[in-house]
Amino acid sequence: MKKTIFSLALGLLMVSCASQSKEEYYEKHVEFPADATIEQKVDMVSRLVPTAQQLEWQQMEFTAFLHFGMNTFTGNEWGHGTDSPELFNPTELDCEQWVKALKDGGFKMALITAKHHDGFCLWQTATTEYSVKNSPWKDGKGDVVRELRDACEKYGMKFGVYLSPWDRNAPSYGDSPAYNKFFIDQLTELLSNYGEVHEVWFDGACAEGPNGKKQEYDWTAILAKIRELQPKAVTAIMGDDVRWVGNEGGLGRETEWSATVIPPGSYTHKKAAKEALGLEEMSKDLGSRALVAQAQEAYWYPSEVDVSIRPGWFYHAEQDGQVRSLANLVNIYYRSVGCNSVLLLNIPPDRRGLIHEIDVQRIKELSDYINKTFAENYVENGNEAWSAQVGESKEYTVKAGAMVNTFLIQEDITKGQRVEDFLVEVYSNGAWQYATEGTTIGYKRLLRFSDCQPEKVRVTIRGSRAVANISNVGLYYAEPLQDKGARVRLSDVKTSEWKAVGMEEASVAFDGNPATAWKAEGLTALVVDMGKEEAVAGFCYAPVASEDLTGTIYKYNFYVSADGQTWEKCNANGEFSNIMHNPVPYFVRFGRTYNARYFKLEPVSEINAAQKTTIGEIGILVK
Ligand code: FUL
Repeated sequence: MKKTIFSLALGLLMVSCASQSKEEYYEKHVEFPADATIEQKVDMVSRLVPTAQQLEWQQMEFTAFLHFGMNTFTGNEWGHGTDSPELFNPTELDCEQWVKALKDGGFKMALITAKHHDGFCLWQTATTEYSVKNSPWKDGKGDVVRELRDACEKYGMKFGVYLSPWDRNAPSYGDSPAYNKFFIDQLTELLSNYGEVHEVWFDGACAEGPNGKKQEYDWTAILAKIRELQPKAVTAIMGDDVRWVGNEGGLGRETEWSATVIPPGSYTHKKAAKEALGLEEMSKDLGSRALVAQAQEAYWYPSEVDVSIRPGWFYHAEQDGQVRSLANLVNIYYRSVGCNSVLLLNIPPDRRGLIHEIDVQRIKELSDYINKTFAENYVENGNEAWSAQVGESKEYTVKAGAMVNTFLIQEDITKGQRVEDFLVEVYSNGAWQYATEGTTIGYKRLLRFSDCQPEKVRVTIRGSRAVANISNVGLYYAEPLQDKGARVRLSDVKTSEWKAVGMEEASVAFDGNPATAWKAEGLTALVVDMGKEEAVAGFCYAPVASEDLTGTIYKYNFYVSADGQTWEKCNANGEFSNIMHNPVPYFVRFGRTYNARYFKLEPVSEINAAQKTTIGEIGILVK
């Protein structure tokens, strides 16, 4: 009898422990016990939750990047840190114009490149001479960071800073302790003198190459400084709060876990953990049960989609005709905000120091479109909290006569991200019909389907890691859009008469179709006979249009010749900066013309140091 009472008491204790542990959440990080079963791990991952900063950041949804600096004036994407500060001279810089445009565009935060890889600082810094202080702009008294901060304050916009860890100007770069001190001093200035900062962005790029300087960053000290000075800020990419989605094309994942097994960018064990799990930032799956089973820990580490409204991150006048179309931006919205991510859309100010009229108009169109689409939720009581067990469905009434084609669903992420599989059906003419389905939800999931006028909508949670906490369900109507985006011309001269010298098969590199590529073993130069003399003012190189970028040229030389025998090296930057992350066509202009019948593109290195060459398309620019 005693034994029975004792085991009953023990059983109750276990039940109450179990239900108590159900309410236990893990903020940002959870480490699994060594002997945890897969079920226990999945349960723990389902109770991972964001920090207060991560939650506030996620709720912004829509944030703006402002790439502005020395590159704006040199035409580069990655400066070498050698350009004279004299070149930095915006004629009409007006940060209020930027912030007003962003506010009208529905953005919640403006994040500025206070320092890009060239090391040029946009604020009055005591750490280096390479800054606005030595530029002619406002006689060296100007401070772009201050002006932007003040404009953000005035218009109620959150403010963030990008400070490039890679610095091609700082003499101490590569002398690790000295540069760490220099970098923390720069951060300290930015985080102490400019009010509240909501995001600190550290890019991961560093292309010093095998013989270049290798900097060991002291991320622990860097992140500690941010927590000390700006406790409300999230740290992104090489930080530990916000994860790079893995591409710069605006493409979020269909299955996007904020509760992920990939460790944050700045953690020392990241490399080993990634290798052990076979993961990359670009991997399609960063949080499935199969990965959780293999992992020893998990993080709340949500995705941010950074993408530029133009092909480049910096403003280049020749890209005025290539601003993304409304339809393209709306797609990006669905693939970012609609795929459990925050959108960080880059709108680069021009050489005047203004956001270009075309971009201002486009972001206004985007915000008008989004506001109009999501103005009215046609689902009745869609925002009633719903705790759903796996297999459970819920029916909602749709407002009479409403035409819909867009479904919205949200999880209450303060209780974790849990849903793995869901189905949406609509009811009309006396029958239920399939509308759409999805895998993960997270903070927000948007799905599009064909126009219909249902009386009801039914959501079924087909798979979840624990009770699903659905906080919102919606149906909307999005007007159809046609992508009027102009096709980019890659060559100013006709390529149909061109001949690839000694390699006939290489003619696919100029067949006018970027989808076909020339692929060669080794770092192989392409020599082209254009058939007649042209006034060559530049060239265009488009990488292969595929996920596999093997063979994409990073550094190159470009030559021209009158006879195919004697070659002259053209005045070119020699590097398709950032092409590994942003594989768009690169337009290189020489600043002068060369009269020539032949040209040669000679690869010097491949993006991952492979001995291969691919050219999606090559063209010649004559003006
Ligand atoms: C990249 C950088 O190298 C680009 O220049 C840009 O700043 C982008 C946001 O991140 O990796």
